[in-house]
Amino acid sequence: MLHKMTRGALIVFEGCDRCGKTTQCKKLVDALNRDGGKAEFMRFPERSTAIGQTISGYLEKKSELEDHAVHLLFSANRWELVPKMLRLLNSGTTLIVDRYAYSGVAFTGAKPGFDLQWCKQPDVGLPKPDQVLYLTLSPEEASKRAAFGTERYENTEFQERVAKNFEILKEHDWKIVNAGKSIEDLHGEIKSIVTQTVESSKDKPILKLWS
Ligand code: 2DT
Repeated sequence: MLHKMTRGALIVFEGCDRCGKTTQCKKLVDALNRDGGKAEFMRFPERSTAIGQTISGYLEKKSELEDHAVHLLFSANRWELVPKMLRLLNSGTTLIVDRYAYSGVAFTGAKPGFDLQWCKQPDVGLPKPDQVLYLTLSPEEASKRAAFGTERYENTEFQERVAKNFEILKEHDWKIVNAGKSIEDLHGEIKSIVTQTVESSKDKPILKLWS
């Protein structure tokens, strides 16, 4: 019997700085591939493209950009990767994505004079994640971790405003995961959630974000 090709799932990790998103994404990709699935890691901003290099210079404070303009560049950086994302998803590869449009809205929305509705518009219609995992960390746990780096936005006051925006953007089907535990325990919890999503997304269409 011929098997119908099933698609991969689009899994997005969001959450505060230093909560271990990147570590967990990479461990998850390894685990899914080891289990015989197909999975790939992606992250936003994707700094390797021309747009991504402009964004990277801005984050490293090597250049200044007007706030609306850089917001649109972050969005354009996602749109330029959409053809690749759809190709991979439709060929059965699950994508584990470190930050997505929610970071775009939460970070720009933390700047003075921006409303979240305006911030969402350029990302309307992107592929909608099948699952968002939102990693949280109490201020006590966060203070035990390494200090902030030197990139733009890496300070407590700004991060608190970002966290408030994530609370507003949060949808009923997000999985909220407390990241204040060991890497292995957190991984186990995440893997079990994602394994279920991969299974349940197989025959569903890819929807569009915020539309
Ligand atoms: P990391 O590479 O450490 O994740 O930092 N950001 C990210 C935005 O302001 N807008 C966006 O659309 C995205 C995806 C979050 C990247 C920094 O860039 C911020 C932290």
